[in-house]
Amino acid sequence: PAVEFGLEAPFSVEYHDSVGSTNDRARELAGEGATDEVVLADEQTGGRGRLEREWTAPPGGVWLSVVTRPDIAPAQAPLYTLAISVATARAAREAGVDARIKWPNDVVVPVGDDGDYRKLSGILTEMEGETDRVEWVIVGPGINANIDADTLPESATSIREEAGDVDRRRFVQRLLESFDDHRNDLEGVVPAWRELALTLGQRVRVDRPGGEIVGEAVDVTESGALVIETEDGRETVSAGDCEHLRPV
Ligand code: BT5
Repeated sequence: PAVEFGLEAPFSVEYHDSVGSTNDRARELAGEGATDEVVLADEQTGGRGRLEREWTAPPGGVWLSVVTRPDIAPAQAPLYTLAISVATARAAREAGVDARIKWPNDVVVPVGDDGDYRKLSGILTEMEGETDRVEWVIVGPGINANIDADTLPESATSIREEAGDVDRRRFVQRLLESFDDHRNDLEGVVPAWRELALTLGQRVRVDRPGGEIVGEAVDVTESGALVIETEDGRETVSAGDCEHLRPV
């Protein structure tokens, strides 16, 4: 059973104590024509990552999905992923966490100086539409908020672990306000993203269907693809093609 969350944000929020996946519920709402609606849950029993991977989502987290119907081409949808990752990282930083962004879709906390990190948040973006215009875009960030890190996968961390528990209502409000600002200023998203990026300047290995690429991550394009300087010149990888990225 869903209840209104009663948040003063530019979105209406449907709250669930427990749900399969907030992205799945958001897809139902999108199919019914919803826009600017958020599905938020304390716990997910069937949380989804990218590429059919599982997402662990015990009680105490911030698991949410935002349904939007923007006037953009599908090629611009990755900017929505960058926008929600900037909003997530900013909200986490306000909660006292040293949050940075790992391309394409993770908010992480650096460990040491050699590029190592723990994952605080992942984002699942889904969309539907024609070649020239999207019908809807759903951005679904999952944030390990008030959760003991030892109940999470080994490489994960939580806000509780890094900085102590956060007021989740306030956190969600800040996150959604910040996302709203960025989606209304898509040209400003990449510059804001660069400031928080952990990946830029790193030597990385990207696994993708066409084979791996190794080199220095030097920039993101205006549509959010990663530019890598390899021994044979520059290569560009889109988020959709990235199976794994790791510092090497
Ligand atoms: C992601 O996938 O990072 C996207 C995760 C999106 C989750 C949110 S929660 C709200 C919304 N509703 C959903 O059903 N999903 C979204 P990917 O890049 O494929 O990373 C998945 C990998 O992260 C897994 O294979 C694990 O290794 C690891 N992982 C799983 N749960 C985690 C957690 N809670 N914290 C950190 N890492 C986790």
